[in-house]
Amino acid sequence: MRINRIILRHLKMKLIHPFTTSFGTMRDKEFILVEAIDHDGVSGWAESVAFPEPSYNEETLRTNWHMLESFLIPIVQGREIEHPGEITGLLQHIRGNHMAKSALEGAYWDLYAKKQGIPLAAAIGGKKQEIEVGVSIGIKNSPAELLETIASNVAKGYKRIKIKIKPGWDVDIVAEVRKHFPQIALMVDANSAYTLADVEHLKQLDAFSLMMIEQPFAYNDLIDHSELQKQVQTPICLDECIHSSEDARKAIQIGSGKIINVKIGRVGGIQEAIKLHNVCQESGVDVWCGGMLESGIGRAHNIAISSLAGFTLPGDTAASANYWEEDIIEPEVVVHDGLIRIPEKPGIGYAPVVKRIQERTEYEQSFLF
Ligand code: OSB
Ligand code: MG
Repeated sequence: MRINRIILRHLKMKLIHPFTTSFGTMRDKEFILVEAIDHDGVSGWAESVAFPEPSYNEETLRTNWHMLESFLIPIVQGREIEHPGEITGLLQHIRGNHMAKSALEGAYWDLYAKKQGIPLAAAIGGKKQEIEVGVSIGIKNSPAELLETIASNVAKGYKRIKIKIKPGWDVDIVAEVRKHFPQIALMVDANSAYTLADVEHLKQLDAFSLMMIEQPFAYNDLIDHSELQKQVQTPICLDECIHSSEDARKAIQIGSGKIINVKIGRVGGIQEAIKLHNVCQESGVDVWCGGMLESGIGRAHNIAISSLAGFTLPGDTAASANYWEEDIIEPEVVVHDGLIRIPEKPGIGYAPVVKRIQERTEYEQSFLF
């Protein structure tokens, strides 16, 4: 691949519904889009999943911009890259900053697949033709509002409902939800809102046949999660605290959880996400693809990686209409009967609509190679 130019754009898109987790509420989604343009004028696209604030992890939109501008883009600038899998190695001497690295690598993956004339899913090694889809529902103002949102998503056919919990919005809420929806595939996500002091409280969740409890403890903990998993029956799912395939190996070894949520950005890119998937598959650990309220571009990458055989559980890859009045891709992501068909077009398989992207761009910068 011979890149002539990379464009970074800072976009702002209004969410249809504010999304509340244990760490805060998001109304507008602000993020970085990376467009890598080659000498034939073909563009590869990806997005950084870093939020404006370091609330989910330590990265932010501006630290990502800084890393891309000052360190990451200069490494690939003018360099001939045959396969996007090489990029992880090229960036390896830079510590951390996984979301920034992933945004750059992802654009090369899309471009690579487009140049090969194959879907990104196929370039990654995915064999599925369709993937199962769940939906993640934020903390609401009242139990009634939550029940209503669940009902509408169950009616849309989502294969699994995830609700966010935090201290004060947990056991009683889950009990209420189970009372109204005794049969649905249900799980909870705490986004690190608890500590080992809450084990007795969290044990009560065992009464509700949850598929899993996602990330109850700290974003950088594996040890306390393994203690919790010894004491609860419900499988623990790890999100924030798994930053690499090595973390996954260690978490499996010490029993920190039984399921892993994979986010491409959190682990530093598609290449590392594949490796993590392989580690889990070899150990018989279920994985599924998480979400970061991405635009259609990030979502397209999530859909592609979910086509790997080891993604055995429905992911947080809800339809575009779950988030946006109008997405920035054509066609938008649609979910039928809880399934998304893997696109057959080359690359991410959804076309970025440049006019809509420009309308939502707050700031942009070009890097000539
Ligand atoms: O923990 O998975 C998470 C959203 C923002 C930050 C963290 C998380 C989430 C979600 C939403 O659960 C997933 C999505 O619908 O994109
Ligand atoms: Mg999570």
